Amino acid sequence: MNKYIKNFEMLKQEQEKLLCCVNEEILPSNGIYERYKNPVLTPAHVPLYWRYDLNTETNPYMMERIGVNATFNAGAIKWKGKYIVVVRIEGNDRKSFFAIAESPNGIDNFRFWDEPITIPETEYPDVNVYDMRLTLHEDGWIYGIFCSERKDPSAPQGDLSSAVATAGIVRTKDLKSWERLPDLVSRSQQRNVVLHPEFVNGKYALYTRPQDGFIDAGKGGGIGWALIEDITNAVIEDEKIINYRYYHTIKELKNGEGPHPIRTSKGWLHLAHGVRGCASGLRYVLYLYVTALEDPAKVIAEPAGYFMSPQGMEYVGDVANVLFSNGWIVDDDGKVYIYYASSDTRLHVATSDVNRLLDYCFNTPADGYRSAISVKNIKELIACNRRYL
Ligand code: M1P
Repeated sequence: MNKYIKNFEMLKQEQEKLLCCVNEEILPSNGIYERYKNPVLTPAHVPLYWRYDLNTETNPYMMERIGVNATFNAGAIKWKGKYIVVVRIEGNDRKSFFAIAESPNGIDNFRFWDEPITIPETEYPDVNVYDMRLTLHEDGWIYGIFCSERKDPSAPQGDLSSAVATAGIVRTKDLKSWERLPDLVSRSQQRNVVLHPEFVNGKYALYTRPQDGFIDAGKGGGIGWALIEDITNAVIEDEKIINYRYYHTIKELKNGEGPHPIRTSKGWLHLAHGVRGCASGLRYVLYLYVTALEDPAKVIAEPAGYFMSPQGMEYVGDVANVLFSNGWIVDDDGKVYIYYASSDTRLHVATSDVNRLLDYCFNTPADGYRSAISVKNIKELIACNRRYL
């Protein structure tokens, strides 16, 4: 066995060890959720036969031919008893694509299915696709809404960066063959578009994120809401903002819906991301809010600030200081698996349960928008706690 083949054998053994690695909860936690020691998916989890030519005649040095840069921003669904994530994989060539990985318990032993997903193109091909939100809709289909990115046709000559974000829509019954529907028609650019799982007034309902530019929300005021007559020809006629950006908060610059909300006895539980600017660039954190069961567009609870922010190694990666989530799974017993990515590089899981998350949403003080109110809230808590000290 030559040294190149030996090297490849070592890679195989290391990958098998990684795939079988047991994940451990990190304790103590803040009581709201528990993080885990290891990320659930990294580029090292991607099958070697997607990356290496295994034929020693055509690949005598056993070199990696097609590299993977990152595995992140995954949609999630429980399917046939397995925890499924539709992962955004970004290649060394900067192009993202989707692939499914499954785990028997939701926290470790994730393995990719045998091939990436083929997303059919429209007559106006996507240049890049990413961040799929999965919704098992009451119409019986599993929908995937993702960002389709294309070069801005109106960009001046020499501008090779301006892009246009549109919501691409696919649906499937088996997670294997995917039907492409026409892209969402909207007056503004759209990213972070999510399908609500139930009909509302007999219509499909979308959480949207209108934005003036590819990066800037501009006049786009926050997370939007739109009812759609026909999902096979989805057009936004009317859109209203339901969760606003706000000065000097964690969502001052941008926000976006994460996965579709979870139906609970007290309302629809939402996970979203908020973005603010700071000296080191943009800071992405996760936050929760609740909307009314009878009106999913009406916010009834929203704790101040973030629910999760980057910690330790999570700060480090291709786009530092970012937590992003577009997938969670709720089990029948109420346990919630939150799949979040750190710094656009790797995928993690955190677990909690519906009761704890509702308690957090309804009993954490709402934003007072001023330092004085924050101090007042702390003093009220201290006053109540005096008798326990
Ligand atoms: O780089 C951070 C995130 O930036 C974008 O999110 P948003 O549209 O809210 O700004 C997306 O490109 C997302 O994939 C990425 O994680």
